[in-house]
Amino acid sequence: MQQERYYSVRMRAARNGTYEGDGKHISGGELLSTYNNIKQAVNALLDKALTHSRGNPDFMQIQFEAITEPIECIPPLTIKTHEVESADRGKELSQELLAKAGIQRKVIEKAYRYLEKYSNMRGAMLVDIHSGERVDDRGSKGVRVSRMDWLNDNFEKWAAHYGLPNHSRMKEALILASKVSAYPATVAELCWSDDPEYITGYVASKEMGYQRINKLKEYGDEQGCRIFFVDASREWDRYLYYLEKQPVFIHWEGKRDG
Ligand code: PML
Ligand code: MG
Ligand code: MG
Ligand code: MG
Repeated sequence: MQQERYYSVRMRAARNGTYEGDGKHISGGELLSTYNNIKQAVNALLDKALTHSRGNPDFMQIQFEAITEPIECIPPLTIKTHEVESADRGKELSQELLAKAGIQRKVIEKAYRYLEKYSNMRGAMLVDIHSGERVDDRGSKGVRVSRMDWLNDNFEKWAAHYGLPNHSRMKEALILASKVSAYPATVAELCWSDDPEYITGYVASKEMGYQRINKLKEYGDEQGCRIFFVDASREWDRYLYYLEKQPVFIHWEGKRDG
């Protein structure tokens, strides 16, 4: 797979948006594509943004660029789904899982409070596991994890093996979570969608895997969340380079226990 040249294809769409990146965030997307598939990739991203339940965008940017660095291949996280009866219970469970991943309670609570302060995030907030402070300086832009994908054939084999639906939203989230958690500075991730019609989210870490929670907010709620709990002080630049620039393919080897 690495012999072929790949292109990173990215989309971002907003309402009342501009090139500077203001306005209401509607949708973003990341793909890796061969040259022959670029038209299909652009169309997939266009469709994603034009039909989003956060509203119709009036600004959209789709760009592609050739990848010159070698593409790293990493396995998908293991996956488990928890069914809870309410969003409140879902939030409690997310905090229990974060604590299990080694995050102190006071840091978790502090991170949850940032969600009120930054309600229109496009990317992720990075929170230091020692101080609980937000440590990226990107404001509502956040850190956008980019240059990653999972070839469909391999994803479909994986999904069929685990009896999971061929679900593009879960696929995209699992690609991101698998890439992010593979870097040792990431201790854990907490995420749920800003899509008012989608209430499933997850807590992820390398050891715990991708722990889906079927209710993390109420229907109609447009407040999303993507927080990386990090221990990155000594290698900040390398870590940001990895998240934003390192090209990664998720690849499942088909192991019985993986
Ligand atoms: C998003 O859509 O922005 C995040 C979705 C997270 C949960 C995906 C899933 O596992 O169903
Ligand atoms: Mg969106
Ligand atoms: Mg989204
Ligand atoms: Mg990409």
